Amino acid sequence: MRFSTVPVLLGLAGPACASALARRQAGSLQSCPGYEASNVKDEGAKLTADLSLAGEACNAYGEDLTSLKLEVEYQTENRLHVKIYDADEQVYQVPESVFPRPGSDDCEAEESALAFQWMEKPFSFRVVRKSTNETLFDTSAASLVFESQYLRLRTSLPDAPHLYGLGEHTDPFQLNTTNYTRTMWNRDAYGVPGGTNLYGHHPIYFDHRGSSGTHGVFLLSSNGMDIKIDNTDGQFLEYNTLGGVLDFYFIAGPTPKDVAVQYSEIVGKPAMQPYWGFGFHQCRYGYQDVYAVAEVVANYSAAGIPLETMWTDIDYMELRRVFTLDPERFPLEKVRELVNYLHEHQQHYVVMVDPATWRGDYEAYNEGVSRDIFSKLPNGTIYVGAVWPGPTVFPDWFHPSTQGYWDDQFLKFFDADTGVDIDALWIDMNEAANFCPYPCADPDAFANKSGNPPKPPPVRNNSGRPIPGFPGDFQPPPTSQRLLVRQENGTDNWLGLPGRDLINPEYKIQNAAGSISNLTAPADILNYDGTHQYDTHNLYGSMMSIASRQALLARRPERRPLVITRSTYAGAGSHVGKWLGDNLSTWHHYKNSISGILQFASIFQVPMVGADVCGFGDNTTATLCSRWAWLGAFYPFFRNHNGFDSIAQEFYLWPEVIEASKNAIDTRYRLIDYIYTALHKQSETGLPLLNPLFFHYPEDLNTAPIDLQFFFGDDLLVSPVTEENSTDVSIYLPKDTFYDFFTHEKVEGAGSFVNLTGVAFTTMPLHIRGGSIIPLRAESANTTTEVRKKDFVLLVAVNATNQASGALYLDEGDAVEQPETSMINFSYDNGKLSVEGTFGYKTDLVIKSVTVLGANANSTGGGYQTEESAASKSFDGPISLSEASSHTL
Ligand code: MIG
Repeated sequence: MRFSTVPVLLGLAGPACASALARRQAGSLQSCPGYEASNVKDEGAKLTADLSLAGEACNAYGEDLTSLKLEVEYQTENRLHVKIYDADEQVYQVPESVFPRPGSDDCEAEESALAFQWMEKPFSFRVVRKSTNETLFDTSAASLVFESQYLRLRTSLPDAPHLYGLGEHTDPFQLNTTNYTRTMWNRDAYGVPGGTNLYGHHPIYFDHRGSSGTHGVFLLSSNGMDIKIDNTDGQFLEYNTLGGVLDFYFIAGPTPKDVAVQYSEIVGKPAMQPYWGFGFHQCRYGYQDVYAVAEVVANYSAAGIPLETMWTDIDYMELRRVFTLDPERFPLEKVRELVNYLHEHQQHYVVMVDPATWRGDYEAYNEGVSRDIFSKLPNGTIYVGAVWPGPTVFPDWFHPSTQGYWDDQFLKFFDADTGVDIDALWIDMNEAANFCPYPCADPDAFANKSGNPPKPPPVRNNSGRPIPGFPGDFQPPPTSQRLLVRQENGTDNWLGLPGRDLINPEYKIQNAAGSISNLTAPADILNYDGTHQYDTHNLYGSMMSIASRQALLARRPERRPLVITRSTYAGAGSHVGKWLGDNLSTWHHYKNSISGILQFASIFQVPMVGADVCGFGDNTTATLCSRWAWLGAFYPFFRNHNGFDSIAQEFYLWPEVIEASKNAIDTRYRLIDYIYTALHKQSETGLPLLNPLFFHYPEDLNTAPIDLQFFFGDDLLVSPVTEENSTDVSIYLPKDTFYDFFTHEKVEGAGSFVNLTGVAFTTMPLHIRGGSIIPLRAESANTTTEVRKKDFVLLVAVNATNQASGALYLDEGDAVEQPETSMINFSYDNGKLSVEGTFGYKTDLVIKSVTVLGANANSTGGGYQTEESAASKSFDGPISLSEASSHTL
């Protein structure tokens, strides 16, 4: 199949390459000569070649490298690795310690679903899907440019392609394909504006071509880049990076889910999370003191809304210094009392930790200095920026002593017996964010100008509001006396080529923060291992994530760590979960969050993901918060979080939101084992716990742009009302059988949009896909600990052939090691239900009843037709969860 041939591809060779101009002329990119392949060695599983500059250097944005190497490896039947790097191996490559490379099965070329084809001069390559002979990637679209501070590689694409990924962004889930630039440079991005670079770096895209298949392209790079997608010169996608090498993984699919699985083989399977992590979390920035936090806990309880976990933002710190407690507002003994109270009530506690450490005389700083772990400038001095506490320094995650330092800070500050006994962790500002604009010559002055948090009057004993359930001395003064803290938003090999201008690269990526050093740790910071922030900036948040996960394991080795981070790099999901940062309380952001959760869960393999429910910035409304409570109940990570200056938005503040959130949480909790099973599956196989519609219906191209609906797990179609204050929604139903989750009415999808009207704010359209069996808890409860004590029921939603299947994974819920697990597979076939699988998890719980939906019902077809009498029949168990069985229903 493979043909190495000049003639075949000659016709495709685009760029003129002959007359290179003098160096550094404007527009000299046009004259870049490309490369010529020689010394090609084709060994079947592997192909190597030398690439030499094919003409006079164009030096468009740096120096053209004259000698490169090409390495092509058929790693598995579905994965092709193509790497172009400098012959000297000086150019920066992502350290294996941060991103371990997948192994290779050394597949023979003949066994591969993909074929690599190349042209010698100018060198270009194509990746072809053999089964359809379709070209998936073709770099002859423009000459290859490989310079000291700029690389360009362009692939041509079919017209109007269906592309997904390339995050983090808040653009439509299906990417724009004209005049679109996706800049990747991790950034503190308040308001998460569309079209800009946000917190995370995930250079993977899925290219979905309907019935002819879906494939993925991952560029293993951490460098800043602009990816341009346009059709000005034929449809293309073009990488423009500030450095690094061209390290591509092509994954063949051919289904979207296959691509997801194959990507998980590269970046790692996601971490399993504790069961309780799926409970409802409440947070806000600006709970002034421990009393305010306690009061929220009490108010949730009084309103009868289940609250699993209470969070505290940087408010707990003394003057915003990490690893300290404000002695007046969050005195240790009161915080411990609060945490004990939560634990006694089967609830949990989480606080935030930032990387930026106050540069001043205190333990966390002094200890870091003595262990020498803070990031340094090339002259050897510790870099000082300005974040919340004023002048701050930043841990260098590359330093071999940093992990020990971090572990020790955690062990001490979060000591279960003497400190703040957290159950999970929230990490923020790890892009890294810096309020001090480059070059930040005087961080002290900047910090003073922007203002350290002024100290509000201390809160003293009680007078006034009792906090039900809390001890008598746990009473705050009345609200009127409590000043809020006002703050202003201040605003060897592979180490990298020497001699670069790290601060002012000639090629400017479209970083929304300006220069690549602005409002972050500057690009010339020399990491301990000899790399520079210029190359490693996009790894900072992921490295902090990994170190923080380890630190949680150091303090509680036997429990699964739940860490929620803001900044991520490819592969972060195998260590941590992620929230989508500073959205706004608007209908646009509410809708848009669906694209965000799908990107992370379904494309980037970071399944524990959610957006701030009811919105972070700006003020929410009761209707928005009601709708968002429902949508949030179908995020994997479900947390109400609010900004400092916004009106309060705890669910109990409006009667209609109380009702909406109770219903939503109730539904979520009854489904908690279903989604836990789906996470378990993703952590084992990479099959995503959320599915965009096209993952299930790849041949139906109507599904390609849909990002206002999604499948929660494999089988629950979530279709929120999306328009402001509306009770109508137009939803797409693929050609398949569905059942209304609440009424059990059968709905035959016709591959068209149908209008739902009169959808109250206290509910949300939810459909079960025919062919599925959904395990549910028979009833909900106030905490996940109580939910775990409830029996199950099964909903059997049959397909056109009167069959269905589903699964239930059971384990203890929180431990890293799970010696006893059950993986139970249910299948239903025309009246017969069988329960099979493994039954290692000991439980007395049973399946109390089984309801078969659609049994004997005639399907009506065409739009949203429902059966008048939703035909369903019930079977009253009990069915054991400890052994295989079969039943006639
Ligand atoms: O500069 O810790 O995205 O969730 O409440 C803002 C305060 C810092 C940004 C986070 C947000 C958090 C806030 N933080």
